[in-house]
Amino acid sequence: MLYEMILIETPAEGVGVVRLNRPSALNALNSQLTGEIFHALEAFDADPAIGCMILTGSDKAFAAGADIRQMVELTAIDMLHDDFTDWERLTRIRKPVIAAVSGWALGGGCEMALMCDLIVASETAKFGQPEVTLGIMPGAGGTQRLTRAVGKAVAMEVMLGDRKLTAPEAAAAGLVNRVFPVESYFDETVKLAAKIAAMPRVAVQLIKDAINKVYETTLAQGLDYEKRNFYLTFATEDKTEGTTAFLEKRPPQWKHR
Ligand code: CO8
Repeated sequence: MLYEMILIETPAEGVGVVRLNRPSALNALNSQLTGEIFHALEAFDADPAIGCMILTGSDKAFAAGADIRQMVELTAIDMLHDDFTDWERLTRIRKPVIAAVSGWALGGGCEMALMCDLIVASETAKFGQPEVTLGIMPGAGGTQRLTRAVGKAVAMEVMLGDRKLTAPEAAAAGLVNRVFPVESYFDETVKLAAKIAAMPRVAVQLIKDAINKVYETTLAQGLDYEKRNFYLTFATEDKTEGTTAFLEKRPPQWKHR
């Protein structure tokens, strides 16, 4: 697939970057852009050389939301049939995805960051769900994922009152992992991604899978699910290597199987 609205980068071993590149519209997410994002992430997911992905935009905007110019023409029936609404593809990526967010992360942009596994922000990042100001509401997980991330009180204010969360506020509320100056947030994200990519990948994938199950299960079901993934790690060559290397006091050589 020839990409027109994203850039692909591999800045460190095992790290794949998908960079939104539609500066004229602050990376507003139209069907073409979202299609390219999901296609590129799925390609990295299938690439054995990649262990962790970064989804990012520009210093000015991660993404200012779904494309209002495209939405103005869409009917409810278009939304029902169109690929435009299949954003859950991002949550089906098996390897970890880190959102590196600077500037605006609004509406669908904020929701896309929320679908990632970790969020690293620059000090200029602003998170918001301003859909109500357009007469609509979040439709890609905002009411559910933002509420789980920051709690009901803050979520209500963000979604009903168009409150924008600054990076420090988002970090304090539990939405963001780490905040760095705008000059260094991307490099810091690459370092974090490289560290994760260097871990044994079967275990990484099973951990991500089990953590995300927390939203869909009771505690008992979740514990049962965790145990099955845990047992599965005992079927890997990396389990033998990791435990043996520890006892032999040497660094492990992962095979990722
Ligand atoms: N859609 C389309 N174009 C946009 C968008 C957008 N979301 N945001 C910015 N742009 C365009 C502007 O129209 C402008 O283009 P032009 O120069 O041709 O007029 C250009 O980007 C620059 O924008 P501004 O001049 O407005 O820049 P400012 O720095 O003055 O303001 C803001 C920046 C505050 C980010 C402002 O642009 C803004 O408020 N944007 C809209 C934010 C918004 O409302 N986002 C929510 C959209 S709705 C949504 O995301 C629903 C998601 C549901 C997904 C469901 C899928 C299943």
